[in-house]
Amino acid sequence: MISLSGKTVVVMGVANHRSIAWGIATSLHKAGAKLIFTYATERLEKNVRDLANTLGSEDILVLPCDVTSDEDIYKCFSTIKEKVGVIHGIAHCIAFANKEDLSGEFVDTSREGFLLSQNISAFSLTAVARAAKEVMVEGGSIVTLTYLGGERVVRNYNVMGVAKASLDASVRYLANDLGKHGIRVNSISAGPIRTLSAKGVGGFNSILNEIEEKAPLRKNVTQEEVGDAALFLFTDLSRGITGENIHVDSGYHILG
Ligand code: 0WD
Repeated sequence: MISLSGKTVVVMGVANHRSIAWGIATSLHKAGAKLIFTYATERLEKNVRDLANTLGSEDILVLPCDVTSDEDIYKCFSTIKEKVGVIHGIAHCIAFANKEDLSGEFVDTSREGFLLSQNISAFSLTAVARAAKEVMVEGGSIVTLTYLGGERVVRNYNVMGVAKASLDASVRYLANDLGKHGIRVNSISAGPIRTLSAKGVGGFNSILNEIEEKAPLRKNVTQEEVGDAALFLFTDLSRGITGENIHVDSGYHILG
């Protein structure tokens, strides 16, 4: 039986019940982990609090953390340190790009759109890891979510593909820096899942159809499947793994 009893994990990036972050939270909760949630804007606070309440534990911390703000990140992790003391994991499930940069040609990306997606979708992992390491004093695991569009060209993914490539490289550099503190850093490359963010990617339905037709497992993946792979990365079963990217995509990435 996989257990995370006695471990505390911060889940960042729940927007609603379809969020991959919520799939991860559900798997971690079933394994007995204590959870802390962060949300980006006040608009999402109620959603996240309502979802956290469905887990049936009374003392779940729900904190604001807009990752574009160093002050927010600092305040968030100071509050965690004060109220909880030690944490053992971070699930970083955060990305953003302007809708107009997720269709057409990558060559037309604006400087502003490029920097925005890099800031929220890639740099945020480093900013969060730096703050988190101060409270991960017993070691632990950081898991982020990436996509195949960072490894190869996926139509319309454009600026987000370049942000994911940057995120993927960040995973390797962070793994190298934080390993000496007993902190592992890995990513999961999820297959396409219908979420709020996915709606922004042009032609998303055709990507889902292609997976059903061609992926080795002939089906799309679910939040639960990604959640269970993340659970593995948060447990000691994965204690020898860092700087790695695990594809949870029905095997689609092996196709040429
Ligand atoms: O097909 C998919 N859905 C895939 C998603 C395939 C492979 C990877 N991913 C990745 C995404 O790129 C992202 O990194 O999974 C991660 C989670 O995305 P999701 O579950 O697909 O989407 P969603 O439920 O929309 O959650 C993303 C959240 C934001 O939601 P909204 O919808 O409000 O943009 O990222 C968070 C926010 O909660 N977020 C921020 N968090 C803190 N500060 C910020 C911010 N500035 N901006 C967005």
